[in-house]
Amino acid sequence: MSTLKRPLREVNLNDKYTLDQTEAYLTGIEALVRLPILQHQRDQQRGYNTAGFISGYRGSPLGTLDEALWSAETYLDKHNIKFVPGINEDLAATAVRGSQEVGLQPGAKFDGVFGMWYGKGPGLDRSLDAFRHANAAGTSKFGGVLAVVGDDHGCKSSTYPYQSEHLFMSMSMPILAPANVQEVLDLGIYGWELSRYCGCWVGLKAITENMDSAISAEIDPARIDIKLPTDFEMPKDGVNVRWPDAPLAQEERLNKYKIYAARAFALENDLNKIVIDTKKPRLGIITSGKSYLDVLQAFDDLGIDEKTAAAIGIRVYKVGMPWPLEPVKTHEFALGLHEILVVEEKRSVIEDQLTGQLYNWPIKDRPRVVGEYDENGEDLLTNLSELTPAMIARAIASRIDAFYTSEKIEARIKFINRKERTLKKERKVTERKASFCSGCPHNTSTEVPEGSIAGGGIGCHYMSTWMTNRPAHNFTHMGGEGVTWTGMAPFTETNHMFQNLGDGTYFHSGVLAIRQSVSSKVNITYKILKNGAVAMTGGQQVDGELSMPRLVAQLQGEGVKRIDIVSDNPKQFNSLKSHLVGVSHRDDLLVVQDKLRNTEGTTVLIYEQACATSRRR
Ligand SMILES: Cc1ncc(C[n+]2csc(CCOP(=O)(O)OP(=O)(O)O)c2C)c(N)n1
Ligand code: SF4
Repeated sequence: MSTLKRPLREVNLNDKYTLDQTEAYLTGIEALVRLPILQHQRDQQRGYNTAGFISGYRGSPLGTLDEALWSAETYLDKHNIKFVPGINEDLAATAVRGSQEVGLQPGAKFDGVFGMWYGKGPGLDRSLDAFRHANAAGTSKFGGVLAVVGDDHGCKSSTYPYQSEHLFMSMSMPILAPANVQEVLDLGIYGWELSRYCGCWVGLKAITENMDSAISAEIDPARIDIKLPTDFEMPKDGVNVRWPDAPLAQEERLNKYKIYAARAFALENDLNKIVIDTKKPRLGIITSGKSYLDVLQAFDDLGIDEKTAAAIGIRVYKVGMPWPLEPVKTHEFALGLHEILVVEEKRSVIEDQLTGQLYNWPIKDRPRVVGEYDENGEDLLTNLSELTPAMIARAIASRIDAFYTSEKIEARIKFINRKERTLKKERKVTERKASFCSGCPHNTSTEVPEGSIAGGGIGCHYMSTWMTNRPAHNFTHMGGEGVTWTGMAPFTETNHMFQNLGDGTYFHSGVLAIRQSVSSKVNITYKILKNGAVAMTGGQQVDGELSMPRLVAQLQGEGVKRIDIVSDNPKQFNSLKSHLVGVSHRDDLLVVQDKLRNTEGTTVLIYEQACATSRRR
């Protein structure tokens, strides 16, 4: 048995935030914590006195980012990085915008502040106004903004499958698509540098596969060598944020310079690159992000290694910045190809830009483009849900079939088809829907008296919408709870409805929904499910104080007609009792609800019981 000559290096769980110039084992979420530290280290090495600012709102696949940032506070502090969670996404975006404006007023302590916004797809949806204005105003020269958005293509943990690219495009924001955890770090750094250079906010796509996986990543701050374009002509007054600033000047700066500056930066820094080349180009494959890894897996499944790919005429182009698609490198990729297969998930981003760029090529040189559909308009790579390596392998095999095949590929395709057929065969499936944890307050709180229905909403109580013994009706986006009733009530014989509303959602935006209902004078009873946690995303506290006295006072201020508190321990709230505020034991839940449904106007039931899982934690 050999003996260990050298003592093992001391290891620590926080190595990922403290080690330099080496590798560290980290998840995608942890990479997002390390990323601003890296940026600060890079700035220090260049003699810039910068700070960082992070704000956003939780939601999968970024549900645990805030916890990770809180637990790394000591390390972030050392690098002048401040994390202030938003109470919702659009206010978080507005705060991040502020980080770019520090230098516009006297008293700035730093050369610049680099900002990071994070949020789930629907959080981006609700924040477009904030984003559009912030992006048009621009970033500071030593700041820059990275907007990390959680995309859930397969709708595994969302109320709608989400893809962020088209929103970023609508705001003229460049988008970066990392393929793995290392690229979260690398493209993150490129993102901030790009943002400083071109003056835009830069989107960074985060998906579960990247956020929840872990690798030993290289964390040397000097790993990325940024090259600024030398031949791009900037406007005389540059592209960065300024004040005063007129809207039409912003539009011109954005759409005549900033986007083109982003393309020039992408070209200079090889954000898009040919990763497999061939001397006899036939089929080109253009892909980005996770789909790039799926393409490699598909090659592997087909038994095509890099050498074989080159030998049979395949060229692969990996796009790190899917929008705006940089045309010079794309031209180089397309040159000489007979056909290009675009492999991207969901609605087209690259394919539309590619066909636009190729349109004016002479017909004889112009490669055919297939992707979502083939040349006959038949489905090739669906734009629904997610792509799998098997789907991509079949598409690749069908495209190379015209000029190359081998026994190996045929055998592999037969195998893949057999496997898919078996998977599609009818099987006895026992479906088990997710349900409340044992001891969950929503088990009781979502019950309603006979004859009534309750609107569903965002949070763990959403699960009541698929329970047969709960008459929970539909749902809205986070913060819209109960407002559909404003549009229904005038047109139905039904006189009243209940609406479930988590306390996290109330704090995020739901209070405005209550204000709308009060203003609409509808008969509705909000059931605020006060479980003391934003439970579905990991049991965080709301981002501020939401004590019972404060909640009651706030609701009274909103003008609700009556409030009833229901609790296991009602005595603790006796001091809040008044002719408009009742306090009852939860055994009386149905009686209290019966009273409220017969009270005209907007009323509130506050159901107080802690999230069982948070208590167990
Ligand atoms: C705009 C938006 N941001 C974030 C999310 C992610 N999200 C889903 S459930 C949830 C927590 C809701 O918490 P709460 O209202 O307290 O309900 P609970 O889970 O505690 O029952 C969040 C933040 C979302 N769906 N929409
Ligand atoms: S996490 Fe908490 S609120 Fe959500 S289902 Fe479990 S016990 Fe209920």
